[in-house]
Amino acid sequence: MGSCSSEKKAEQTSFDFSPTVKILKETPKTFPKQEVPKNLAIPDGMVYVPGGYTQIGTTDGMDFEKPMFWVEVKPFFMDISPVTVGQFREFIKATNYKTYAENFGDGGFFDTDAKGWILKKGVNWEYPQGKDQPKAPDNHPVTQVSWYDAVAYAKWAGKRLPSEIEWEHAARNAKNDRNLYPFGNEIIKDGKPLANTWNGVFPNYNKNTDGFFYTSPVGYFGKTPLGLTDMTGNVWQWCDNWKINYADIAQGIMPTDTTEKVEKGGSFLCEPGWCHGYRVSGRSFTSPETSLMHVGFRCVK
Ligand SMILES: [Ca+2]
Repeated sequence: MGSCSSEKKAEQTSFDFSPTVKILKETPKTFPKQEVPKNLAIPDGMVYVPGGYTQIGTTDGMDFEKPMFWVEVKPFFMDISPVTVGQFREFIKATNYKTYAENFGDGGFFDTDAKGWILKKGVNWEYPQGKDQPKAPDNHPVTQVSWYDAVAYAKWAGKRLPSEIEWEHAARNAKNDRNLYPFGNEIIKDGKPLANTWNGVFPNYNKNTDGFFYTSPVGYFGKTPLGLTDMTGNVWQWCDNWKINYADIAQGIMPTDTTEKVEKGGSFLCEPGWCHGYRVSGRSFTSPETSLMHVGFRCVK
């Protein structure tokens, strides 16, 4: 931490995951029973995520999803859904906050014709694809928000961003489910897609069988066993912590690189042959000042 600028230092607490997460050196011998405390007041729009042990990562994913390591996570509340455009508007109204994309005058837009990312002028949380395209519907997840914008919203809401470990613990239903997705290993049930992803070969063609070329309304594809929506696809979700190397973490080495923040959940641009990023163990990394059309966030407390 000592070598960092004072500006970054303020945001650097997440290298140490305590007090909410403890990295374990050994496999836990006993597993606690999951119980919701009696008379627990669950905040509106949130679910209770029991504490417990979870093994983070996978053996058969991307290199940066390995090796697996055990953690102990304290209970927390998590937003049922990613923060919506409508919710973000309330924040803007109340605070006159200007997002990074608004200050920069542009944001990341995936141009499907050119098959690549471009910086597009005029994109922002209200017009995530630009002013020449329709406004984002209020019930869709907000996008074109930087990590700093997400943190500003969370503070205003009296919440915080989850660490990627808390996010994955929740996606594993707080009991270390080892399925690819929070709801099982299949993304299609009875012919119906269970998430908003890219249906085809990225970036060449999208058959759009799930009905959404871009974002979808939050909750459209149902809930996980824990009661969360949009943990698979739709939009990547900013996490609190900087990118960590799992091999380092497993050996108890704390990272020092403050280049990129982690995102979880995958998006409408992900497909199995490319990144399959919407698996529970999927991760993505982006510099915190960047705003993108497929990245949003949800909060915890
Ligand atoms: Ca889709």
